[in-house]
Amino acid sequence: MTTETFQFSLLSTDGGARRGSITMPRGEIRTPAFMPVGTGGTVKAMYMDQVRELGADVILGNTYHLMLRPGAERVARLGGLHEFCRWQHPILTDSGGFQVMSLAGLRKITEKGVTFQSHVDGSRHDMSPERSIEIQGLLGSDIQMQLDECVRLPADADEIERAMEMSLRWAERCKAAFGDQPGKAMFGIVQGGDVKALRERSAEALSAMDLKGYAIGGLAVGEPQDVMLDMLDITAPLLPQQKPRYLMGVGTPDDILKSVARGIDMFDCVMPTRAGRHGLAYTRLGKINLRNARHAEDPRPLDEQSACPAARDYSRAYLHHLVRSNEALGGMLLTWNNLAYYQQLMQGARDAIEAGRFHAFMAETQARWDKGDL
Ligand code: PRF
Repeated sequence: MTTETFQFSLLSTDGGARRGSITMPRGEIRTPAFMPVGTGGTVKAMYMDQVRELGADVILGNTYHLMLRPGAERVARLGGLHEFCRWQHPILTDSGGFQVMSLAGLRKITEKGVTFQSHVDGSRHDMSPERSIEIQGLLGSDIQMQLDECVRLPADADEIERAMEMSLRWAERCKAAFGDQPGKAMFGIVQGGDVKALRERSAEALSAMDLKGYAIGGLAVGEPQDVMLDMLDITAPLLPQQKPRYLMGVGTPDDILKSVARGIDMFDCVMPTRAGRHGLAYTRLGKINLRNARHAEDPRPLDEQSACPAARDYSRAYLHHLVRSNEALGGMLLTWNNLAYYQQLMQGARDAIEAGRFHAFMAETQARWDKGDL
């Protein structure tokens, strides 16, 4: 289903868990949703048709990578990112600040924005909140993120507060730069580290800006899982009920289920794609490291009950061989398997919320992982 304007409908709830639907001109996003990461215009080792077939409604792109290579103006001249990478469904783009902090060389953050050196060729770049929104517009992004500053944990409360307050001012600037685009959205990002009062301040100030959606950033950056979950318990209830909530860069299948239980609607993470290229498979029965010698003569597939050919039709022995030989097909098959598992998990969560049995679904799913019956 598509609509002329960006809309979110809450279809049903089960405890804190929410089943919803975002509609916009390029299509529908069924929530809770997992967004495969397509950093530089590709979900690594996957064809876009495969990504779609697994059930992804939206993919993520990165302002930072695409502005450096091939360049936002070039993508715009070529018809925009959807056309360039052949993904005609919604695209959400991250704003760049987080990737600058994790990837760029020499960098400086001031009230004006960030200055950094490219990790590709060492060239110098400036990115203000306004330029981040301009780039996301040139790419043709459907859901754009405000520029923010994410502080790695552990950190001093003063530092967390300074970054959070500046992120609030940047949210106002991004909102003004984005203006009125009915078929698209710009999301604010809650910051505040692991400090309860700062999370509250950030969530309340952003809610008052009446944005079309809200992300929770600054988590899964070095803190234990229970701290992350405590922050979600504080933050989610302060965000508007009728707007989507996106937990950035999270996470493991277990993180995702526990966050869905706390009212999160959208997720993205490199884990299924990156781990796949490193020989790790996520399955219904837990995580399998195909590098391990114990798989060398195992004729069983990863999961004979899976609908994904990568999980069902290839022996663990063959996957082990591919991974050990650094064959490209090893990364391709494991990425395919992992994204299939993540999408299957989200479909399971959506069905369970609709049926009013999300907690039972979560308990059964976790029990299967824990049993480790591989
Ligand atoms: N901000 C932005 N992108 C992000 C994060 C953030 O805090 C995170 C933190 N987990 C991942 N990606 N803009």
